[in-house]
Amino acid sequence: MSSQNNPTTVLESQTLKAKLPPMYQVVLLNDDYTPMEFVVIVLQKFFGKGREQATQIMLKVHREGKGVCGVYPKDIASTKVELVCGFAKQHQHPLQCVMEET
Ligand code: TYC
Repeated sequence: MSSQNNPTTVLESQTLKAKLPPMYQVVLLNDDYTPMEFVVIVLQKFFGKGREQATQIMLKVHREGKGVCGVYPKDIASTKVELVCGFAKQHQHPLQCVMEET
């Protein structure tokens, strides 16, 4: 009998395997209209960034077209996307925020 068929081995390997949840990047996309200052505020308010780091991320998005704000489990990433899109809409800015599986 192989060791995997031994019930004790099977139970142990299942019990000890702590599976990490799939993670998702929350990504901001560039556009021509959203003010830079608004994007910096979004990064501070929803992603807990300090002013300096928020400014760096905003400039990366502005220059390269997109940038990662953070990496989270699926439900948290999805909530952040909804909150950011809602906040941008309230303020009538076209800022887009999406999630991508890592
Ligand atoms: N490109 C915008 C501007 O020049 C600034 C901007 C940065 C917009 C990042 C969106 O995700 C964004 N005002």
